[in-house]
Order: sequence, then C-alpha cells, then structure tokens
Amino acid sequence: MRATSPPDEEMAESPTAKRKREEKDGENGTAASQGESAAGSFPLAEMSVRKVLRESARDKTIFLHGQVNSASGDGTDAVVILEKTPFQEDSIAELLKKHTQLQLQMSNDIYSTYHLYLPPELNGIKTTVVYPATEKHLQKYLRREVYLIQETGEDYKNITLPFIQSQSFSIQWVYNILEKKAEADRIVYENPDPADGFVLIPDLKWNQKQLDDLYLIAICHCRGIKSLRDLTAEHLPLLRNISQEGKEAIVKRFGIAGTRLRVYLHYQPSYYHLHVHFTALSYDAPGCSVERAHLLSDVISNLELDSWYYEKRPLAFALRADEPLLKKFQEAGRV
Ligand code: M7G
Repeated sequence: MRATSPPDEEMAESPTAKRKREEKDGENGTAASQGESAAGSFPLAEMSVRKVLRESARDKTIFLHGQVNSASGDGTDAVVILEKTPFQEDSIAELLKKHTQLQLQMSNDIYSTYHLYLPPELNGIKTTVVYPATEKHLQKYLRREVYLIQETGEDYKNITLPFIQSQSFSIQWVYNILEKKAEADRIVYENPDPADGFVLIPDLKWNQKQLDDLYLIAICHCRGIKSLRDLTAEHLPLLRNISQEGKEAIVKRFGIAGTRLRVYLHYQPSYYHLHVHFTALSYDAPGCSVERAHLLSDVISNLELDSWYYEKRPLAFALRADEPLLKKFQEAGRV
C-alpha cells in the first residue's frame, strides 16, 4: 500500500494553498495540471452554440452542444458545461475589497439589492469540455423524461448485459488514469495491488477550489468488473480497501473525515469499469438520488450476508425516454 506522489507534505496542502500555488504557477506560465492545460487549448471563442442541452437555475449550470469548425469547414461536436462555482470562504475578504463596482438595483427602507462586479480572477466559471463529443455524449446531457425500471437478475442477463456488451462507450479515460497516461499528477492515493487495489482521483466534476462540493472517484485496478451486478463476496477485500483507505487518504489530504462523506456506487453507471464515488455529505451531488446511488457500506454488508446478493436481487434505476436500453425493456415487455 502506498500513497503516490505528491509527497506527504504536499498531500496535506489545503485548497487555499493549492489555489495560491496554481495562481502563481499560472503567472510563471506553468500548467497547473494536465487537465487544465488540455482544456486551455480548447478554442472556446471559435465555438458556435448549436443547442442548449440542459440548464438549471438552481445548480447554476448550462450544458451546451457546440461546434468547432475545422480547416476543411466541417463542424466537430463539443459538449461544454459552464458552472458557477460555490463561494470560497477564504477569498470573501479579498472579494469585498477588490470588487470593481457595486451597482444599486433597488432600495426600500433598510432593504437594498445590488449587482456586484468582480475582477476576473475572483469570478471564474468552471468549464468542462468533451471534445470531440460523440452522439452518445450529446444524448447523455440532453434533458428528457425519465422512467423507473425494476431490473430483476434475469432481466440483467437477458436484456441489460447483452445491451452493455453491444455498446462501445469508451472507457479509455479510465485506462489512461490507471496506466498514468492522463491525470497522473492529480492522483490523491493509490493502492497498486492488481486485484484489490485502486486509484483515488478528483472527479472531473470537482475543481478542487473549495471543499463544499468535494468529489473524488476510486477506480479499481482490476478490469472486467462492470458494475454492482458483478460484485460477489470475492470482491469484499477490494471494497473494504476502497472504503477504508479512500477515507484515510481524504482526511489526510483534505481534512474531511469519513463521517462527513457519502461513499457510493451508481447503478446503472455511465462507464462499465467498477468505480466508487466519494462526495461531501452536505453536497447534493448529481446522481446521488435513491434510484441511482448505493452506499458502499450497504454494498459491503449485503455481500457479507449473501455473496450472490447483487446477482439475484431486483435493482431499480431510471432511464431517459431516448435511451436505447429503455427500448430493449419495452420490447421485452418489461415496462
Ligand atoms: P458513472 O457513475 O459511471 O456515471 O461515474 P456518471 O458520469 O453518469 O455519474 C463516472 C464518474 O467519472 C463521474 O462522476 C464523472 O464525472 C467521472 N469522470 C468521467 N470522465 C470522463 C472523467 C475523466 O476523464 N477524469 C476524471 N477524473 N473523472 C471522470
């Protein structure tokens, strides 16, 4: 068992210290991480918006289907997600001091509202880019009606498994992480055991600038465990390692104890290589609803009781109206 680089002193780096270091790195022209340098090369200004796939006033996010013209004039599809990030407590004083304008909107007795304008470095928007994006990416982010499915063990074997096997949603990004070909500098912890080991890394959805929306994923080294359905008592050592060592690494690096984390698996996942989500308990993360999230502690307890629990039991999940898997369930007369 080992913690990967960065070394321990750097492991204990707070988000504030990290932000300051990254700002400094930026000034010196050093890329803060592979992910950020790659996104930096995306030609955002040249992208035309084809469609708003989804937007949420509550989450302050917008999902765009964009197109970037190539030299030959063909448009290449992209998904761009813009998200206003939570406030960082430690930068509030700076924000109040450095604001460029406070414009009065209305005033009534002791009540007033304003528009506060900030300098660019305090007004960043988290931007996630999928480029080039496939049709499946575009569909994934498009808002549609959803239906709840009750999948029995038999349904899994007869409908879902053949469907998953016929699909080719690439998990190359997972192998890139495991083989240190991408995001190697972002790894928070690794247990390198090929059977019971995993890599713990910040999720694509988390910019690491504040802890309120902390989000990491543990990706197991072992290949071929597609999802919760494949888990048996044989995988208990792996699952216990992820639970225990994942929490230890998070408290060491970010100071958040295991009792303040929601640790769970998705069923269905988007990517069929076993991974576990670690999010801040107070954060209402996308996909943590009861019809999708299965607490890792429950999964471990269920497998301790019965090795074949997840092979046998019906599992509920939601499918969007346009999803081909819903069509397969409809054709089989199961919806
Ligand atoms: P999932 O349960 O398969 O599906 O989780 P979901 O995306 O519908 O939640 C996969 C998780 O991996 C998600 O939380 C993604 O945000 C995250 N993720 C996806 N990609 C492509 C990457 C990536 O390239 N790097 C990292 N670090 N995380 C990713």
